[in-house]
Amino acid sequence: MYDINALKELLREPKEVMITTHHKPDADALGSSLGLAGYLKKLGHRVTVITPSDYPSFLAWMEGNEEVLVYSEKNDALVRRIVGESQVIFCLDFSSLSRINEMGDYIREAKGTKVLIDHHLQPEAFADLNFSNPQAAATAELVYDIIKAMGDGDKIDTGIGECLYAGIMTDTGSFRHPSTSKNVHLIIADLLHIGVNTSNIHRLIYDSSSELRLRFLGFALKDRLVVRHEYRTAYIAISAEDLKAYDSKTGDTEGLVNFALSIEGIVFAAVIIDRSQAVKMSFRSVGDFSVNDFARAHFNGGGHRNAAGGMSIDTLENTVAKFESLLPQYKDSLNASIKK
Ligand SMILES: [Mn+2]
Repeated sequence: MYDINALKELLREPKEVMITTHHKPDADALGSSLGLAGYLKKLGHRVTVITPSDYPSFLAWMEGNEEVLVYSEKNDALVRRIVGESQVIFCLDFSSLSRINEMGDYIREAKGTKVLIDHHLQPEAFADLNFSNPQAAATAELVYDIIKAMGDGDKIDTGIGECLYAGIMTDTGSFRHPSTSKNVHLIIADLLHIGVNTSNIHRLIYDSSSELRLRFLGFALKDRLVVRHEYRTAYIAISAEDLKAYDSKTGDTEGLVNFALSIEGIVFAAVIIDRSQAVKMSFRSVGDFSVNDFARAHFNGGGHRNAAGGMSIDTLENTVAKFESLLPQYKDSLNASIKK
């Protein structure tokens, strides 16, 4: 399945390595990147982790966080230079270079060997070495499996293990989603064995809301939730003014879509947010209804069958109207999609 020998060969001598991940990194994006970085440093490589944007402060506890370079217009020249000089470029937890903004073009043109490690559907063919597996629950699961396959399981210490645990825990919805395989549980058993404090990581990520964030959640559920039972669909549309009124920070809207999906009988949920430059959308489903197909067909996005993202450059009102207008044509498949 994977060409692990080619990766071994590539990493035989210490090299200049960079790791990047998707825009607005979540726990899997950052955790898999920092977990891999910790491992590669142990092999003697010089590693730089660059994120295309900032990420939530509830991820800042991860080992190696202080060395992450966050791309901005101000450090554009520096990032360009690092991309250009890197001998190996790891791309983690995204399947298309369009997900990493300006950096996508720099990487496309870069001469370093590109390695993709990802679990999204339909990966773009830009990498020299491809470790793409849509069956995997998380990119962090793939990183763990790759380190093991390299024969280096003993190099996974608690610092690396905590990063990987965070990615797997969040991408499986705390081990609820159907992607939570036997392999996932075996990995977690091993991480517990080496001393990863799993309940502490859960607390750091999920029990770190500001008071305002919780009040924003209450507002969104009370005043912005729309339920269309005939289409087994629920969505929440948030305006730029709403975000401002609650001083919303990066990561504050994460998980909102799951509340919409938790309503009995609902199989399709969306959160639609006016982020000023664009309207960003987050889709979730249960059962066979593919939000990957839906997002690709209508909202310039994609992802997984049951979790995907999308965007629109139209206004929030028009985007919501378009979303609503699409539902009738999916009525049959939505009603056939079973909560497994
Ligand atoms: Mn992921």
